[in-house]
Amino acid sequence: MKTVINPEQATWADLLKRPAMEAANLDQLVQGVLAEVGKRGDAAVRAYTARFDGVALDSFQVTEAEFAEAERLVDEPLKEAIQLARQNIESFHSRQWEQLEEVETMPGVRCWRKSVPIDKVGLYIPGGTAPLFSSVLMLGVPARIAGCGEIVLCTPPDKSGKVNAAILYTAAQVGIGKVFKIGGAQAIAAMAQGTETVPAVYKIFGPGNQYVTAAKQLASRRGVAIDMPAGPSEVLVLADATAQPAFVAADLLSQAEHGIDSQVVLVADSLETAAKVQEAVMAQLESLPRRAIAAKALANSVAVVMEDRSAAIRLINGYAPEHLILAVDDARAVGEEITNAGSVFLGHYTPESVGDYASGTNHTLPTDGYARSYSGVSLDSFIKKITFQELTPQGLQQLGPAVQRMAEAEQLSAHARAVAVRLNAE
Ligand code: HSO
Ligand code: ZN
Repeated sequence: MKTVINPEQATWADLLKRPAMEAANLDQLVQGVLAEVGKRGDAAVRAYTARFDGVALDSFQVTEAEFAEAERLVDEPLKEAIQLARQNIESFHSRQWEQLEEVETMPGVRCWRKSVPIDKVGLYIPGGTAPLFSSVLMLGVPARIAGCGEIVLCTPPDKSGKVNAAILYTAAQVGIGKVFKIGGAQAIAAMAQGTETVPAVYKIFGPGNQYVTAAKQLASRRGVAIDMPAGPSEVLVLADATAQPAFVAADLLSQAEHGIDSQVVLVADSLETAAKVQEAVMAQLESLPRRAIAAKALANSVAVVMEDRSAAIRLINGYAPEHLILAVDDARAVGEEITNAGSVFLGHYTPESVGDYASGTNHTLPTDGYARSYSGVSLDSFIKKITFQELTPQGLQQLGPAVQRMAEAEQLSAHARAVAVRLNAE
């Protein structure tokens, strides 16, 4: 981690640039996958699964027997932990329903907005070196609370054609019955367009590698909604002299271990704090099983010393971190100043890990600076809001003339007439 002291504002953007990793011909390759799956359905998915996952599958759908086996494989303490996380995520997300409110904008003119679940949603859960079954909770729980009619989940098979047991167990707990052993761009292509076995959905959620992300973006250009543009995970920790270096170091490493392209930023109020944290990072790194990954991520990362607190806050809001940990004495007060962040962790006893798994907030969050304009996944992500209006004859009498005048000024006479014929019918 390189250290920079009191950098000028003009240099901030460059200093905190996210690592860009674009494979050559990515869009072309993914476009090909979408087209093939669109044309040949399951046969194309089967061929891509053989090619990319190295396994020949006759059928993709996870069977009852496979769910039962997963249930046996997950140990009791982990099951209890998953239940606890589910309950907390459920309590937080079920409080996100908006009260239906009917507003009388003027006498006889009533308007309201009704929340309706998105009927068919698709969840993508990556496999790989660390299969994140926690994402099944983060996406599945709000989808269930919203009342989505069909919830489809795709996750890649391993070389023996199996899916991670904890992912299957969690899916079953949440009530997701349709799980398909399909990964990568072919999973997104299948859910976006439908195949003989995979139903087409209206919105696709979930993290993934650059192929998955590119496929989601292409699908979104064809009218399938996506949760948000996703990039590598990131954390920014603001630390003052009250921060425990070992706590902050563990937080930085917990992000760094996600992937070599993860970004980790430390903003410290003094060179002394920054040095102590970095020392603790080096000490803890050695004992991590994923130290090779974490070390690579740390190489892209930076420690910024900001002696001026208000400048530090401006830097944070400019960067718009996915996760922001405020390891400072007055965390609540600093939190009030935050305008751009995905999720904020206040004080010395709130590691990012609690939000990653079980506090109740969602861990599907905007990366890559999208926190400037996007929210993380919530109940809202699984809902659309339909507006209604109803006028009485008196309401139309009151409102009609203004509408007629505006329609005529826009030279849309049929619009004006739709009011006139009603007013004249009285
Ligand atoms: N920090 C990740 C979420 C996660 N962490 C899942 C552990 N498991 C992105 O927000
Ligand atoms: Zn994490």
